[in-house]
Amino acid sequence: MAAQNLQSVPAELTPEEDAAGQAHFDRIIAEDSRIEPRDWMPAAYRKTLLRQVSQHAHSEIIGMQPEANWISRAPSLKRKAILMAKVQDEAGHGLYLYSAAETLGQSRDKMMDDLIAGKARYSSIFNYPALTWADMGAIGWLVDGAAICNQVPLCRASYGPYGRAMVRICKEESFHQRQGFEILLELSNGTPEQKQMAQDAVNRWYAPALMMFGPPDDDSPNSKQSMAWNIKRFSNDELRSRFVGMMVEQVRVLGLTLPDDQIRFNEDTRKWEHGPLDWDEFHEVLAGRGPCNAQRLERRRAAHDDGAWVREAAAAYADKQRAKQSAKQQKEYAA
Ligand code: BYC
Repeated sequence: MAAQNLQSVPAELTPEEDAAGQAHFDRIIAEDSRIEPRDWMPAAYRKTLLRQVSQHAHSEIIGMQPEANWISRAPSLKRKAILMAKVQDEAGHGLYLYSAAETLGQSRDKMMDDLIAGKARYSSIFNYPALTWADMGAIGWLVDGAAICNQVPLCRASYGPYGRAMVRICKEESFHQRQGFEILLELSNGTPEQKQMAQDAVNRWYAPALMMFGPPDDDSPNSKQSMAWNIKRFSNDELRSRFVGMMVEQVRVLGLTLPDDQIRFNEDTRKWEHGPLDWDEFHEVLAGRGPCNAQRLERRRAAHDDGAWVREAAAAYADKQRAKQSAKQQKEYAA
């Protein structure tokens, strides 16, 4: 399957063919239509998409860890089943996204090698620890909430396979956010200790969730071009501001508070504003020095090594099937 996807790697083209390809690409972008894997695309467009889509896939896969750690400690059978389903969904999201990235000409093995070698990025948020059961609520509500806010516009991304993968992912993320909200609501309406545990989790996850949207616009080298190519539809700060507005409403229903006394709606700009974020911390996390970076990568490497026999068995089975198929075809030709 990977080999089939890799057919989209461009062959050498003449300057005339390149010019025609560029004109076609420009028209598609101007019409706000879709680029598909076999269409001509500028090398920089391919590169930026491969960067974003592969980082997104890695985030889904690494993002399974903080919640997977809590499956066995979830407080009831029902909670275990819900959490397990959610973590499996994240694995599925990773797989759709690796498939979308493969259509840009990169093999899944290479992407995985880059991740476990520590060369590839994944979302900063997954380098924070999940300390209590309430963190499962805060991750669902804030982290999946931020993910939805960021990803709904990506359903209209100009690259077809990415946009289509996002449609399905967003549907599942909505369920994830609701289950997180519901965990927090139940804790908030529980004993004073449970309510405090919920508040503490919201306090710890709020700022890292806001940083998921990426650096401020004036420090975001990729945004302008990605928006011109209709990959990103809104800037990092625009989406962050929308997210704050959504959370302000929902936190009231939860009976909790956001740990930010500078949140306000600016009537002039018609945008939500929030207090300062610690961007030094963000850059430390991106540089691999967050609280859980080493642990997350170590776990991913171990899982990759433990899964080697599954990959070998799957490859051996595929080889056998191919051999069977070609023997059958030869028989048919001979007959
Ligand atoms: N973390 O120019 P910028 C989930 C990097 S998983 C780490 O603004 P761009 C879930 C950025 O890559 C959902 N790195 O970049 C799963 C760039 O570095 P490089 C994850 C970050 O791409 C399990 C540099 O900073 N969502 O929902 O225009 C359980 C400059 O940034 C981050 C996605 O992946 C960050 N937070 O915009 C629960 C969404 N932010 O590559 C939940 C898809 C920035 O130049 N991605 N960087 O070395 C995007 O929408 C965009 O890539 C971003 C960044 C908004 C994240």
